[in-house]
Amino acid sequence: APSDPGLVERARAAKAKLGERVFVLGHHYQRDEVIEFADVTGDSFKLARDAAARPEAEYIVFCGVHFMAESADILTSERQQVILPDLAAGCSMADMATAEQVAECWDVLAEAGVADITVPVSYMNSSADIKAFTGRHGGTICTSSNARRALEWAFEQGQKVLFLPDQHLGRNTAVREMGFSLDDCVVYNPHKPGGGVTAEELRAAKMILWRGHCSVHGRFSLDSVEEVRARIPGVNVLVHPECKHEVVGAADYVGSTEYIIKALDAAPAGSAWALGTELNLVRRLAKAHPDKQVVFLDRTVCFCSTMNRIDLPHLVWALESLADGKVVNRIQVDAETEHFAKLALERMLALP
Ligand code: CIZ
Ligand code: SF4
Repeated sequence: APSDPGLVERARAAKAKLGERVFVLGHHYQRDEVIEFADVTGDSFKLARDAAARPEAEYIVFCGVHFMAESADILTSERQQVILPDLAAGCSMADMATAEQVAECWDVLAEAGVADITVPVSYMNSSADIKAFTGRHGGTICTSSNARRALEWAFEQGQKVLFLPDQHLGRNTAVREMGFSLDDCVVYNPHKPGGGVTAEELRAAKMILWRGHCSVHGRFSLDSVEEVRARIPGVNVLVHPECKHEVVGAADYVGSTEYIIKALDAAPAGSAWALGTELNLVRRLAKAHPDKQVVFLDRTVCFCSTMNRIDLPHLVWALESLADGKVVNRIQVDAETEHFAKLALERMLALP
């Protein structure tokens, strides 16, 4: 639906009043009505870096989800304040690994005698607490673009990896890109005593995968791939590595959000693409490439519901509050958590 013209006008006016003091970040999965006001778009890591490169902006309005705003707060300077227009915009994947659960897991690993030889690798899509845990225990953060390099680095530091919180990205990277077998992986389930794994299994495993997943990407199935291939002969199936192992195995191409955007830019006119990623992004790509057939991989609608919580009314409220000198919905990571989370992020930045 087209945006309310009154709200569009108010967003424009508030942004104009704030000028260079505000910088609006829009994640690729955001609604069009919000992306329209973004000074820059990107994935979570690019956006955090873009914010840090704008020290003159006092206010960073992060149109995305909570863990992304935390990462932006960690990477920006002390005087920059990060604002999340709706505090209920969380990430179901990030919420699947809490600090308490991960501390308990580390105890289980210690009891099995493997904590000393295990290196944590945490996906960007995790809370600041989990990033800090990772930093404290000698581990690194990764994105979906550098997961392989992060794992290779981690296996130089230790003999096993605890991969958090997305089991699919961990498994897909280890098995598809690094020659591990499915038997080298065990899944640690935080809702079962002892993670639902035996000490022997932990000792035998190379990859200990946290039992987390993305509620959007985890929904695509082998059926959706077969169905789209039958419907559109010659279609190129391109999916995000947060998809299940069998979906990734059946796809033609696998890559991060930035990879998907570039692949579509490079695709020849007349080609057909079925994309296994968030629907706001797929619809925007379909609109940007009218000379190509771009479809969503599944028959059912699949937005990220928490991303979609950030809408134009929330953005207007945040911008008008700031323009009135009132800071709302600030996301601030405490100093100690920030220190260790930054350590883990810096290890990622130093990856070869
Ligand atoms: O699935 C997501 O939420 C992604 C790919 C986030 C990001 O930008 O890192
Ligand atoms: Fe989290 Fe998935 Fe939504 Fe990304 S798309 S914010 S991983 S629930």
